[in-house]
Amino acid sequence: MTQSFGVIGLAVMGENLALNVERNGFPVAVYNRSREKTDAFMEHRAGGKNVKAAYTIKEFVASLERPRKILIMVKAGAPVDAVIEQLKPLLDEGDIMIDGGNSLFTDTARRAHDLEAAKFTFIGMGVSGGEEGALNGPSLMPGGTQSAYEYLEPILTKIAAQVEDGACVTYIGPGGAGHYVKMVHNGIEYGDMELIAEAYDLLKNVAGLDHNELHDVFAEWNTTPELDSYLIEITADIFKKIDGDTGMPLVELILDAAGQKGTGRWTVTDALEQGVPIPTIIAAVNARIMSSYKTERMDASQQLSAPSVPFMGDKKEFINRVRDALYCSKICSYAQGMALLSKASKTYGFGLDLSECARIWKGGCIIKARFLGKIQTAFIENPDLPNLLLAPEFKQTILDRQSAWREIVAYAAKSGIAVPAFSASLDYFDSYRRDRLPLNLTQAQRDYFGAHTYLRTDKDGVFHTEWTDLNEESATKFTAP
Ligand code: NBP
Repeated sequence: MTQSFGVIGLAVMGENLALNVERNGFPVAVYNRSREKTDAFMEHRAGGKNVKAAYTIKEFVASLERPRKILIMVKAGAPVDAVIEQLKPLLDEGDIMIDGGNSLFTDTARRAHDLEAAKFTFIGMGVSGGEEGALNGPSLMPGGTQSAYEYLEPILTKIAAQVEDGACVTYIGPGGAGHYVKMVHNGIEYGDMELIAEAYDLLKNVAGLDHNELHDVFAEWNTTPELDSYLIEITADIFKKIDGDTGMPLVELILDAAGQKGTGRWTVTDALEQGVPIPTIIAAVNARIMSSYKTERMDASQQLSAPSVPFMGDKKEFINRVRDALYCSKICSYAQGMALLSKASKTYGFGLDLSECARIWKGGCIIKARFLGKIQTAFIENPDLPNLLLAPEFKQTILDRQSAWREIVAYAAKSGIAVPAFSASLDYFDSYRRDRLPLNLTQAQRDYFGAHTYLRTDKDGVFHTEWTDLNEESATKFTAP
């Protein structure tokens, strides 16, 4: 008996994906570098299931039906290359290698290029939804060799999360497209998480909500079409968890220094390379970096203070304004992420369908949310939409709610509560909507100190001025357009 699908790497993600594939009717072969993990898996979670263990790569490859479909689920980076090198001599033309880890998209592009040149087929697939998603239905973002996707589609559409308009998987595009979209998904996830953290800070430290109230507010928000989402849902749950030892809400005992594995930073780096502004996501990455300066912040808190502004307002009204500020900021954050995908699609030739990207994020992944349906619709109605802020629905929402948003950001500034992602989002909105920014002065400065030249609003051509020469006639030089 040959197996339909192979999984290499039996840490949490590989195990869960293998079980998901098997549960959906496809016999699975598994292999892990260290034998103990394979033995433990076979003895416990895979016991009695149609899973075949292999103890050498050769035995693993031989156990698979052709074309072989092999999911590599090992630590991103050099281990992926090591596994590919072990597989290459054993595979036949048309066999498919899939890297399902969080690989850097440029690594995936390189692997796809090299493997396709050597007549192999390769898929770089973003997998979102953590271990739970991997087991019960993740959001899958496969890119790479398009002909290979056709062989994988019957399996991937079964194991992915299901939403009302299909499975949360689609062919994303060539080369590193799948891992690029996953990377931006993670950048957006950073933005969402920071915005929620800032809402929590305001509700707790300005309006004085306790954990039961915080739970109720987030649970209520989770019933609304704009905020109903996995991250709001788990936030409501988190406020209910009480520490058994101290009787305190567990979240208050957790050290306020957030970790990161790199995908947020990669998103920021590529956005800077591409010249796409993503200030909310940058603020979210910076917030995690700042949080890691715990000892220094503890010391600074003894020396630096802000004015204390007692909360005099109506609690219910304040909560509603924080909700509006959160939603407007979230729209801006997604506008940035989608604009980055749009630019990357052109730069790297991915041919992305942005409505499909929004659709496959509606289930299975960490950013899954009802709101993504509105983004999907916006890009179906206008695939060339330059920015989500210009989609009729989002435009109207922000126009209706911006006064609450502005009040919250101003209130936070007056109270000394940092809201870097709320305010970066508002700055994004206010920069994007203005026909004239003060960067004319920046251009003048650049020309003054570096002769970088400038364009004018009233005449064609390129100009340079000797700014200290007061003779107007000779001071400005014009170059033909
Ligand atoms: P890890 O990222 O912890 O990797 C552990 C696996 O890699 C083990 O099977 C290990 O084998 C194998 N491995 C290593 Br390390 N070096 C190897 C090498 N040189 N050759 C062969 N195998 C090697 O596993 P994970 O948390 O399951 O994640 C797998 C991938 O999925 C990663 O890229 C991760 O970023 C991504 N991802 C994770 C999540 C999540 O929620 N955890 C979500 C989405 C994506 P060993 O047992 O012999 O050491």
